Amino acid sequence: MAQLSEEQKEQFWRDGVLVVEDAVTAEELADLRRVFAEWVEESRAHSEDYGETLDGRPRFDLQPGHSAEVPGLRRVQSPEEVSEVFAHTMRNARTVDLCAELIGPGVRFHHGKVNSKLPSTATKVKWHQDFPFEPMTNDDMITCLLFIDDVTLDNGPLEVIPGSHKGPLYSHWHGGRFTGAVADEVLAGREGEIVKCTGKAGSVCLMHACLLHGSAPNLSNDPRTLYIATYYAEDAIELSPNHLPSTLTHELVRGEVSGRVRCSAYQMELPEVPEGTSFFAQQESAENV
Ligand SMILES: O=C(O)CCC(=O)C(=O)O
Repeated sequence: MAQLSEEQKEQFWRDGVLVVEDAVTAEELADLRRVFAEWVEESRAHSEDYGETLDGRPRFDLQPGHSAEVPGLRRVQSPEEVSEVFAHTMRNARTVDLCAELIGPGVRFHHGKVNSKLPSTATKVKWHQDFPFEPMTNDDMITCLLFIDDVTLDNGPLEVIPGSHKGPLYSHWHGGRFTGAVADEVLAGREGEIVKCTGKAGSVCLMHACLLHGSAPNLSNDPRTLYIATYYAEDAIELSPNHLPSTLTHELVRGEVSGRVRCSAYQMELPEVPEGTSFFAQQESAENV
């Protein structure tokens, strides 16, 4: 059964972004919310980033200022490795069928994470494109941002520049470091083009990996938590070390193995894997350049 109308597909390829409601079932959503709430409770007992991912970096990333009273759990890396609920969603949610209609039939998993902006925290995401973090032989790659909470204009929604996925791919290097953010000049004069992606919990924002995006701090008393899973066309091959490797990386989630590789023409600088817990620290380092 077709998941997306022709109009929705056209919108995705034209704008590089499409919000679709009911991307998970009510039960899947309730499970995701429950597991994340447990992680927030657990974070109250920690004063530093903790846990460990496949490449030895911490799994649970705390916003500076985090405390037992005001938890600032801003990122859980590769949640699918430590939660059956997240692994189930990564493999089975309707989101994956939507991706298969856009870039399939064969689709593989690239990486996953939870990004949360809890109330009274300063968590923000500087403007960037995802593809310069994760070069592949072709750019049929979609970042799926699943809304675990309602996303409103006040709680730090994803902000995008529609159409920016058509190019150029901007430098994310500044002062000799990969900062994971584009230069301020890239946004200069484009404020009028910015669109905020809002929607009710259970919706997914499908975003082309080359789209310019960022997000501001949460100014409300409600959390804004996203489960972000990135998928790519089965006939793409990774060209640099995965910045968030997990035991599930490259798993085929839809379709068959084709035994083929497809290349698109582009050029850009290679990225650097973050030395700190996640790209939040990488982006913050840009403030010191
Ligand atoms: O959390 C957000 O608002 C955006 C997330 C994002 O762009 C990322 O993690 O790469």
